[in-house]
Amino acid sequence: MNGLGDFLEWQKNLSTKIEKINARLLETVYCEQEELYSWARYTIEAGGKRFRPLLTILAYEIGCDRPYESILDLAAGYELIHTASLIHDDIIDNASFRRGLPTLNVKIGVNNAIVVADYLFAKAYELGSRYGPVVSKVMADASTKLAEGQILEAINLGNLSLPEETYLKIIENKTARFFAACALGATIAAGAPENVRKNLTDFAYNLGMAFQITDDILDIVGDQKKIGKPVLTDIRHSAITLPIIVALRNASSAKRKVLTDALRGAQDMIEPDLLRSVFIETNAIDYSFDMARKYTEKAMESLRGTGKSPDLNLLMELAMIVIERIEAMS
Ligand code: GRG
Repeated sequence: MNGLGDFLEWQKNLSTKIEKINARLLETVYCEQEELYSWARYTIEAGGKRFRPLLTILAYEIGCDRPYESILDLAAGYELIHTASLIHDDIIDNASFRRGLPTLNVKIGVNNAIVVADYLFAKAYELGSRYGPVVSKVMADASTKLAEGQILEAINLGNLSLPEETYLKIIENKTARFFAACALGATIAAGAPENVRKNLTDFAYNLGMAFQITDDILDIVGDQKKIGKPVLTDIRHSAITLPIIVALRNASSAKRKVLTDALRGAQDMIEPDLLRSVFIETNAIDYSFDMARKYTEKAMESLRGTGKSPDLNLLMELAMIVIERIEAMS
């Protein structure tokens, strides 16, 4: 296993599905207003891993025998909400790069970027509504939690005594519940039995927790070229993530000062390697990695009793890849 290679291999196995997701996304955002269409297309064609729609499709296939084409609208809907929330996030953070390309706020300005994200939200809910009120509510609740997570994070920016539980609440709302909603919406649409719904939803939730923790680790030790966005952005924005909480807790007073100065805005005057050394020496990376691994194990555990199928194997592989990407991308 070598992480990045495994991920590319995993994606290759799913390339037909990814192509269909991309086609559905483009069809969905088509409109007569040329600029709106081209800007929406820009964000979609910028790519992304398509984890959420793939999770939706695999959960659906595990939940019923019908062809996955019938869940493509829901899969695309989730990806559109995710993309719209990233546009808003980039506006909030004044970010310049995403998915290896200039962000929409840089390319077309903040005002237009807000409207493109609103447009994607509207299209997403229309797609979700095709599956009836129960699935629509699952989708809407996931967006509500996204907003809650974002605000909980925002009001705690620079809070050097942020408890680990609050961090976990933030990432639960920002990421894990959204992953869980993909699986829940898909298995409800599939008419899957209750135990399958629960197992897949638990799997997705735990995978989401592991995914966000690894994202926060990669923000510190990741290679900018490999992850397609700048690193050390959490420190730059004073966002307190798990590795930062642990480093603050364990650092000597001299090293703590390096980190607190950086969190208070002096980051550009501090050597990135010195900053990274604080995380390594305090075991903050190892601690966070262990936590991510525990969530991955819980995710795998959740799938026990769901039977055996090629799609289940793909989900198991995905869980492993989430953890292995740290090695591959740093
Ligand atoms: C949804 C109502 C509503 C408001 C939006 C701005 C905001 C509120 C939420 C943003 C939450 C946020 C930034 C979550 C980050 C989740 C995350 C792990 C993003 C990166 O996901 P990847 O790595 O991205 O799957 P790609 O580019 O591969 O799709």
